[in-house]
Formats: sequence, structure tokens, C-alpha cells
Amino acid sequence: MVNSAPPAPTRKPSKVEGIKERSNFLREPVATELLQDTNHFSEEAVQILKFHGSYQQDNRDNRVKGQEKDYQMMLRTRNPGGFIPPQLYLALDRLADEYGNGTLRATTRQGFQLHGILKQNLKATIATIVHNLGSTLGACGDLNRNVMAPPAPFKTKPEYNYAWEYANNIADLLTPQTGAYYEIWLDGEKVVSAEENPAVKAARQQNGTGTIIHNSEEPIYGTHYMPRKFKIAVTVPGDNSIDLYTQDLTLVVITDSDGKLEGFNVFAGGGLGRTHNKEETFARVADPICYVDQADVYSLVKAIVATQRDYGDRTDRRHARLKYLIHDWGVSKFKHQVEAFFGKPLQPFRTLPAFKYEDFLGWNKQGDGKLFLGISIVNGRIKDEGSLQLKTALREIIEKYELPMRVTPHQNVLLYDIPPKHKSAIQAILDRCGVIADPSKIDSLVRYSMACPALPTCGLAITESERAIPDVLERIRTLLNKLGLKKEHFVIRMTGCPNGCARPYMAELGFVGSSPESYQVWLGGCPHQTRLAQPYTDKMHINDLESLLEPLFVFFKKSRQKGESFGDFCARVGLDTLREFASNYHPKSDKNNMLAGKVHYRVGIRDALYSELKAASARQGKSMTDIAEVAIRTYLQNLEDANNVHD
Ligand code: SRM
Ligand code: SF4
Repeated sequence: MVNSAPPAPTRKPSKVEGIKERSNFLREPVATELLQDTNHFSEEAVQILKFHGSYQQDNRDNRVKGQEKDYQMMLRTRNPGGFIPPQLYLALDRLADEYGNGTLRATTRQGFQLHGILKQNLKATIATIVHNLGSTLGACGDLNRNVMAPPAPFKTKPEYNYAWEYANNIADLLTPQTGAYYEIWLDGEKVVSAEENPAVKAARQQNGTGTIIHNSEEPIYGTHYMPRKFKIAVTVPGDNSIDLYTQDLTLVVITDSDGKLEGFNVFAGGGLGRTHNKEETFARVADPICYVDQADVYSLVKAIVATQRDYGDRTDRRHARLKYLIHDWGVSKFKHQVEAFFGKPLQPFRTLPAFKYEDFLGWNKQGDGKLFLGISIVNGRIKDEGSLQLKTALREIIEKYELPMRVTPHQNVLLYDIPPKHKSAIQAILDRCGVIADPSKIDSLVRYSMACPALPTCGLAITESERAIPDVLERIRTLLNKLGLKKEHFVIRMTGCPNGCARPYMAELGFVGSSPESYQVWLGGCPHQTRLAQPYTDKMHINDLESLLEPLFVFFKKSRQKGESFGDFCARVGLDTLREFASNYHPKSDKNNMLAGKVHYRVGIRDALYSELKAASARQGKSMTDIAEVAIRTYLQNLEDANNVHD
């Protein structure tokens, strides 16, 4: 357990390492460029800006060749366990209208994003968030991100209270210590919303085993921060609302029979980001690592962070997450190095019950006589549109009843601490604004689905996601109905690229953008997100959705075991069997569907021909199916005519 110095890298550190080093602990060039009269930041400043919780984006719908991009900033909050006090929510709601694009977006890590903020308004927006008990520091960048915890506010279940407490404390432990944030956005005023826990403060400085960097403004991170983003969750046995297998580090609260905190089980090495056609990048589920006593938990977290800090790959950002270190080393070598930083042997992992996912939507009891209300938000987007006035409803309820909120890891929100006497008045506001609170009235495909923002704001999007999924879900529901699977539902997640922001690789049916209007399709995740899905096909054009899914649903209906979910079925029979069934599948010529023109058989055409077909369809204002049908009929007719001549 001797902690030897990490080996000097044999390859050149990545460009971002130099930018971090030159930034003077996250100050420059952001501080200087913020004062300049420009509408965007330089590439170097953009990298540092991320640590402050902001991404520079442009509205991709407005791109015009040869013209400057429509620059705007996205801001992301850091709020451990998804906790948003009423004052902060109301401030975010106002900021969205005053400086943003009029919407708020609940994220898959329990934060909020504001989109569309102009550079000139960034300082006022961040300062308002901080003055209203919020923060954006460390919401993005190469450091510990928003710490997740189960959102269900079960006040009388002690393990939930421990999960929230430790999510907060670990977030504080790993908060950047640089003064840059307050200097730049608040002119040096340090706004402290709550006194830091003394045990956390002491743990941050405590050394002896090489976990801290002496005489540094950043004792845990040093000048180069982490090699890459680092994601932590704290949960309780059985509650997988935080997708525990996808985190760099997950702690599971362990209590004794009296509900007193004993310690934590520790998982590490999960992560989802990958790149198409680069086999060396992959989604990975976390491994069980050890158990740690409560008294040692901060030391263990620091030991794992220091292992990734010192041994993570700083030369290749595609290979820099903790999951690659654990994959390359193996769990045993990883544990050995963690022990060296921890200063003592790791204890064995304790047995845990199975993990489940529940969304806690609708009206629920929180255990102390009060109620909580889970509201489904389609893809996390809070806005007013047509008859659905969700933004208005939330503002009105939170303003009137001063309710705190927890954002869920599934882009929903839970309002809590509601005295039962207010239930009917709150329900009346929801009804008036067209917000459905009763989860049984929401299509379960919509209820359990998620999609990332993708176009037009995300610079990495290959294709649509948030804007495409409503139609996709509707088409899947129509198909299920047609096939006699009316009540069926499963977890569907979509992303516009393979980075995995809506965690599609854990879904029962995942769509991962692979080229414009096309998706890689992943199958076989479990309804409780405890198993990685597998890629079924690399490219499905969105028009081929029904023809790809129909054979799978038919096979599922025919061969599922009692109560088996779609994801479990796909995992049990295996992807090769699914492919074989699909290739031999001939849809029944259902008269009604033929009449409605709804049956789509699959015929493969090459990329180049597809592009020509698409262009012809746009030119002629006809559907691709119609053009293909005429072309094929003409071809077949010609063949027949030729045969007749020879006869
Ligand atoms: Fe993410 C980058 C949105 C959760 C993996 N993510 C991005 C950026 C910032 C695009 C960029 O770098 O320019 C996206 C901004 C889009 C926009 O227009 O707003 C973006 N990620 C999101 C959010 C908003 C998606 C959502 O639907 O809510 C989530 C914000 C969470 C938060 O509050 O912190 C979000 N991102 C995730 C998750 C899920 C999670 O953390 O539980 C993942 C997969 C888990 C993981 O990290 O392995 C994820 N995002 C990525 C990656 C790939 C990382 C990797 O290891 O390869 C990138 C790209 C990168 O880092 O280079 C990325
Ligand atoms: Fe953007 Fe890709 Fe993340 Fe979607 S998954 S938000 S497209 S980075």
C-alpha cells in the first residue's frame, strides 16, 4: 500500500490541459474577455467557462453559410440531489424570460439549464442565480459534477435523509476552492448560502496519503483539475432513480437495524460516452468496489478522486474518464491504488437488495403528514405552449405555496412539503393550466422516456432528439396498438449523438443519433436500468421505424415469458436471435393497414441512392415511398414486358 508517484506521461498532454494550466485557477481568459465588447468568447475561454457552468453554443437552426453564428450561452445549475428552494426556482423562471429563450430545462443530472443567454447578460444571470441561493460553479468542466441523490422526499426514512446529507457534503468537499467564480461574476463578493460542514472542511485539507496538493489554491484538484468530468451519486439500497451503474462513483447508504448510518457500499467506473466507429470508446457499467465506514467516507472519496486525478489519461480526452482507467487496469489494480491513497485496506462490499426504478409521479405521501407531487415534464422542457401552460402553473404554485422542489434524474420535478389542505387548490391550478398530474393519464411510453436537447442548441448533435421523440413515441404507440400490445410500455431513451446524455444505453429501447435522421438502435436494457443494452443496428432511418420494430414486437408478443418486459425479453433471447427472426419476418397483409397504407416493408438502398431519393422527394413534393413505389412498379412492368417479348 505504498503510494508511489504516478509515472510521467509518455505522450503529450491534450490541449485542454495547457488551457487549464494557463487559466490561473479558472480566471483567464474568461475574466478579460467578459469585459470585451464582443458577442462570443475565444476557444480557450470557452474551455474555462465550462467550469463556471456555462457552454458557448449557437442556434443551429439559424446557421447561414458564410455568416457569423448566432452565439448564445447555456447555463447549468449545480444543485446536489436536485434540490431547488422556491426562491431559486422563481429566479430561474424570471431569468428564462428576461435573458433566456423563455424555457427552463430540467436535466438528467437533476439540474436546470437556461438556453439562449447572450454574452452581455451572462454576468447578470449568474449573479442573480447566486443571490437566490443557487450556483453554477462546477456544473460543467473537468471536475466533480452535480452530485445526484434520490429525489423522492421520504422524510421519515432515515436512509433518504443520509443520502441527501452526504450528496451535499461530497459536493462541498469537491467544490473548486478558487476565488475565480466570485471575482468574475460577483465582483469578489463571496456569497455563502450555508455554513460549510466542519467535518467536510477538515476532510478537504487532510492529507498524509498524497490525496492533496500542498500550497495550492486547489488542494484536491491542483492546477490541472481532473483529466475529465467526474460524476458521483449517493443513493439508498433498492432505489435506482439515479442510474447508479452509469456514474464514475456511487455510494449506497448502509444503515443498521435502528436506521443509524453505518457506512456506504461503493461502486465505481460507470460512464456512457462513446464515439461511433471507435471501438476503443464504450459505455460501461460501474463495478462494486468496497464498503466504507461512515467515518472514512470522505477519505475514500478523496482516494478515488486522487487515483483518477493522478492516473487518468490526460493525453487523450476520449480515453480520459475513470471507466477507462478501471477497464485498462482491472478492478484489482484499481483497488490497490485506491488503498494506497486511502491508507488502509478496503473492506468487502456488502450484500444489497435488487435496485428498482420508480418515478413517484402524481400525489404521494412523504411520511410526515405532508404530501409531495411528482409532475411529468416531457423531455424536461418547462415552457408555456398552447393549452399546456406548465411554466405558468409551476410559477404560480411555487410562488403561492413557497414549495421546495427536487429535480429528478428523469427530467421531471417533485414539489414537496405540501400541507394536505392545499392539495385541491394546487390541483385546480394544474387543471386550469392543462398539466396532467395523474400519471395513469399519461401515455406510459412518454412517462418513462427521455431525450437529450440535441438540435438546435447542442453543438455535438448529429441529429434531432428532443424535437423528434414525441413523434417517435406516437408512432411506436400506434404500432403497439396495431399489434395487439395496447398496454405495453418500456423505457425508451433518445440522444442526438453517441455521448449518451439521456443515458440511452441503459434503456430497453435506445435511439442514438448516427447520421442526419438516422439512429443506432440499442436493445436489451432493463426496466430498472441495471443492465447495459446492446447495439442492434447501426443505422435506422427514422422513416424505417415501424418496419424495424414490428418484427421485434411480434416476436416479443409471441415468445415472451409471463410478465417479461420488452428489454428483458431482448436480453434473454439475444440480439442474433432477434435479427434472425426479423430477417425471416413477413408481415401479415392486414387489409385495414394496407388500405391505410401503413405497412412498410424494409428494402435496403445504399446511402448515395437514398440521398438522391430524398432530394427528388423534396423537389417533387412527393413522399419517398411514393417515388420508390412508382419506380419499382415501372421496373417490374418493364421486366414483365421484356419477358413477354421473349416468350
Ligand atoms: Fe451531456 C456534453 C447535455 C447529462 C455525457 N451534454 C454535453 C453538452 C454540454 C454538449 C457539448 O459538450 O457541447 C450538451 C449540452 C446540450 C444543450 O444544448 O443543452 C449536454 N448532458 C446534457 C444534459 C442537459 C442532457 C439532458 O437531457 O438533460 C444533461 C445535463 C446534466 C447535468 O445537469 O449535469 C447531460 N451527459 C449527461 C449524461 C448523463 C448523466 O450524467 O447522468 C451523460 C452520460 C454519462 C457519462 O457522463 O458518461 C453525458 N455529455 C456527455 C458527454 C460524453 C462524455 C464522455 O465521457 O464521453 C459529452 C461530450 C463531452 O464531454 O465531450 C456531453
Ligand atoms: Fe448533445 Fe449528444 Fe448530449 Fe444529445 S447526447 S445533448 S446530442 S452531446
